[in-house]
Order: sequence, then structure tokens, then C-alpha cells
Amino acid sequence: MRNSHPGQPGADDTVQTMGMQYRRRSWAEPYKIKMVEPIRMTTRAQREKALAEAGYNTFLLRSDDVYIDLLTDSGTSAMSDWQWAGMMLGDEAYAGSKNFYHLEEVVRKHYTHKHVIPTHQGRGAEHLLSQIMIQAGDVVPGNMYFTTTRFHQEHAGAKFIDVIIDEAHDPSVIHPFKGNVDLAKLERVLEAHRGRVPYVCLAATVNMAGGQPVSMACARAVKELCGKYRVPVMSDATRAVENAWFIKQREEGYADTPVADILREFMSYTDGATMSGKKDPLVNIGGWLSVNDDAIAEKARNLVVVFEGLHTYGGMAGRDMEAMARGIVESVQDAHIRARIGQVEYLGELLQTWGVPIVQPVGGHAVYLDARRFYPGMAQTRFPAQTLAAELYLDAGVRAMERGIVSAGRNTETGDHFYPKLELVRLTIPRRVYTQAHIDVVAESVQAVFANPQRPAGLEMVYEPECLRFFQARFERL
Ligand code: PM9
Repeated sequence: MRNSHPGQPGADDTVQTMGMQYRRRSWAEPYKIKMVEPIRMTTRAQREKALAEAGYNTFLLRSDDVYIDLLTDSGTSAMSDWQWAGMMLGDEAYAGSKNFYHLEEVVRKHYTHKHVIPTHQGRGAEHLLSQIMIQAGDVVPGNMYFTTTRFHQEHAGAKFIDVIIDEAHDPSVIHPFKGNVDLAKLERVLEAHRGRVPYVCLAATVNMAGGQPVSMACARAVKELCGKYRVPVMSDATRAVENAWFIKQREEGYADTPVADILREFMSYTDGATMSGKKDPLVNIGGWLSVNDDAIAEKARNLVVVFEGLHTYGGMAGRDMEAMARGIVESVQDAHIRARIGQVEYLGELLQTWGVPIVQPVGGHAVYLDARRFYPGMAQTRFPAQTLAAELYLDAGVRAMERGIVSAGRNTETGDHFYPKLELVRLTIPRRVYTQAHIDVVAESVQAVFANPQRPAGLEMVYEPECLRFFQARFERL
């Protein structure tokens, strides 16, 4: 099976397979491979041992013991030769590095905000924003929580309130913009907590919902509604380029608009952004906080020197800032983003064809397996998604990430687990790293685990860290 996009221009090619005839139109990655990194296939016995040592938590595996690593798309991209060339032009001056000014110029151009404060990664920016804008007792509405984002909001004294559309909480509901904000829910929060909403958090795409996009119409409407209440809109722009691609594909009036222009329009409906450069911008480390407001920028520049580094490097080396500036330029090219999302789509289509339960529609950076439907009847307190991630690793050495009850953590008020409706395992595709053959191997392994009649009993959590427990929690098999 090959990637096939029937509507795309190109040479006509009729293919005969198993008595069926169809027209094939494939796309290919807009790059070729110049350097390779060997990976190691392990035996089942080796994986059993490695997983037990890792406490059945894929975050605690050594990457040497992993064959195909789909833990995350964060910091795992392959950089281009142009980015590597930029690394050699790193200006490592403590203050005023020329690479910072290049980064600032590129961020302003593509993400529109006036002030750019560099940080070591996304959570550094979330920390600064939360500390500056949140007062104890505030509430922050957003289109579904993200682990580190909510942590920093709560750490600063706020409560997060989910205002995403209901469809986002059901893996089988098809909706083109499942990341959209429910405007009625948002207005209720703005009304009920007048004066206690420091900002609205608009994530694009929405990671915990399955990498689902937000429409341009929704972003525009959120901005308008927040304007009425004089509440700023802060975007989590971590995967906003991927979001822009979905707008191009699915929203009327954007089919012929370049992704870079769509991104700019989307960001123009926001007053600032926190950014993990480790995703869309194609680098292994880095991030930023960008804002339009002069007073917030001044506070951020004061605070960044305490937690990250000087306001012209924010924890990054000059060469890292140069790689990120160049990565942003590459990331907004239509050919890049088509191939990036096309690979994710390819995996999703294979699994769907084989009847494997996944979140629909397929999101931007990952395919999400619906663990509840892999293990119907398994109580959520037995950690179905954590269990499934462990089983996947055992089958063929594919590393995935739990995105269910373990990631959701505990309610700080009641001390009980949050019980998210979505109990998912994420197969996250790093950018420009794996080939279609790797994706085929992954799909076959997932299908084998799904078809396996021997169902595991689940896991018991035997060590629970206080903060962001999913990273370091340990489990034992039941
Ligand atoms: N996301 C991911 O694998 C990194 C590890 S899980 C915490 O999806 C969003 C939407 C993210 C994100 C990280 C961050 C934090 C903010 N927002 O990892 O600190 O997906 O650069 O970014 C991960 P940093």
C-alpha cells in the first residue's frame, strides 16, 4: 500500500492490485536523506526485561531499547542541512546575539506578535506567562487542558476550565474542527468570573483531544467575544502551522491560501503565544513567549532573566536560536506540512482500514488509539492506555505515550484522579525522521496487539510523583 492522494496533479497511473483497478497519485517527501542513524531491533525477552525495569512506563525506557520511537514529536525532528549550516553561524555572545535578532524577526513575521522573549522550551514560556498574568483565585478557560500548561496555571493559583466543544471528548465523532471552543461555554465562564479571567488559552492544534484543529472562524469569534470582556487571547501556538494546514484543507475560502498566510491570520486573532519550538519549528530545543502588550513584555523580560537566561537568549545557545529561526521558515512551507501531516494520515488510514479503533478524524501530529475499545471492561483505574502502551512496546519495540488518566493527574481540590473521557495512546510521528516502511511496521504491530485474544489485566501504580506524574510514575502488572 502506498500513500495516495487522488486529487493531486501529476502523471496518471493506473494500478492493478488483487483484481482491483485504481488510479494512483502519490506524494513524496520534499527532501532526501543525507545522514542516517542506526536503530536496534530487540528480542521480546529483552523488551520484557527493559519494560519491567522501566516500571511499565514508556518515558522510563532507554531509547537504545526502542526500535521505532513514537513517544513524541517534541524535539525529535530531523534538521535540514540549511539548519545545520545555521548552527555553525551561532553567535554565542552573552548579550545581543545576532541569532536572537534573526529569531525575533522571523517570529514577528510569521506569528505576528510584537515582542519575543526566548525560553528554553514551551513550559518555560508557560511559566513566565502564568506568573505574570495569573493571581490566586483566577480561572483560565481553554480548549482542553495540556499537562504542562495546566500545571503552570494551577501553580500560579488559577483553576483551568475546559471550554472545548463536546465533540472533542468523543473519539468516534467526526468533526472537521474538533479543537474548537464552545463559545456559549466560554461566555458563561467570562460572565460568571468577571474580573477573574486573566486570559483565555487557545491551543492550536489541541494535543490532548488528538491533535485536533481550531477553525479560523472560531479563532475570530473567540477574539471578538473576549474583546467584549476585555480579556486577552493567549495561544498555545506549539502546532499552529499544523492547524493552518487543516484550515487550508477543510475551511471554505482557504484552499488556495498559502499556509504561511493562514498562520498569520490565525495568530492575528491572538494577543500573545507560548511556544514550544520543539514541535512545528523543527528543532531539538527552544521556545518563546510572544506578546503584543508592552507592559506584559516588560514583566516577561524582567522575569526571564531569573528563570531562563538573558532576554536575548532565554536558555538557548545562539546556534539553537539560528536553527529555530531557519526551522520556522521551513515549517511554514506548504510542501513540508503536506508531507508531515500526510505521513500521520497514512498511518491513520491504514489502522482505520484494518478496523483498529482510533480517534477520528486523524489529527496533525499523531494517531491516537482508543484504549477503552482495545480493552473494553477494563476499569480506568487499571490504566488501560498505560497498559496498551506497554503491550505495544512488547510486541515490536514501538514506543508510544499514554494520554489518559495517568496524564490527566489529580484534582488539586479533591485529591482524586481526574477521570478524562479520553483514554488514549498516542503514536506520535517525529518530523522528517521515519520512512513509510517504518510506518507500515508500526501499523502491523498495532493491529497485532489489537487482534491478540489474550487481554492484559491492567496495571497498578506503585510510585506516583507529585507533579506531572506521567513522566516518572512506576507500575506493576496486575
Ligand atoms: N508536548 C508532547 O509530547 C512534550 C512532552 S509531554 C509534556 O506532546 C503543548 C500543546 C505541548 C507541549 C509539549 C507543551 C510544552 C506545551 N503545549 O515540552 O516544554 O504539546 O517544550 O512544551 C509534548 P515543552
